[in-house]
Amino acid sequence: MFELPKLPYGFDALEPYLDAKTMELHHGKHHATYVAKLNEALQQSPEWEAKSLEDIVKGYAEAPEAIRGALRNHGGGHLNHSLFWKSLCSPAGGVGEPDGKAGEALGSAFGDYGKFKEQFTKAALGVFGSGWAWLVKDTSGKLSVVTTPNQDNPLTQGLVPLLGLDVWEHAYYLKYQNRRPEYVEAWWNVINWEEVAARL
Ligand code: MN3
Repeated sequence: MFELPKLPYGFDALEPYLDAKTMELHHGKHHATYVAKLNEALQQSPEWEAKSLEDIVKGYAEAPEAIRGALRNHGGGHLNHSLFWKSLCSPAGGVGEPDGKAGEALGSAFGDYGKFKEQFTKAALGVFGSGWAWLVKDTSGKLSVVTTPNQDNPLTQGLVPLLGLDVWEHAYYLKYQNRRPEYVEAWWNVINWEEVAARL
């Protein structure tokens, strides 16, 4: 059985960029529901219940038809949100350009941090409806920006997610209403670049 991971900070830790009420609902209701529905689906298949979350997300297409959709949506939802919380930290830790390993990797892949930010923002704003924007690494170690619909995760395409941004309306509607660009701009202030570096 999977469990909802605790947030590594308080609900209000990312204020004013990500507000406490949104964090509380996003974690305690939306993420919790993905975990509950994933567990519910897995109870129908002991073979799939024994797998890791990553293996479920990579391999859901091979699952019995009755649970395939649930594994895709709720397995992806659980993994995506688990990554999302870990990739955030208080504004004091996230403001500005990443240095060290993450900064160097972004510089060599995209030219400079500004170009990466521009490309990622464009991708995040271009997601039609619900989905995610990602910084990913392929099997050769090359970095790129991709998007996925709904709760799909890049792992399903053989790409390793390094940083993901949830652009579902539930991630921002309370504070930003329909203004996704303001939410995306705010998010740049609360990225945990140490976590990104550790995933490189
Ligand atoms: Mn979400």
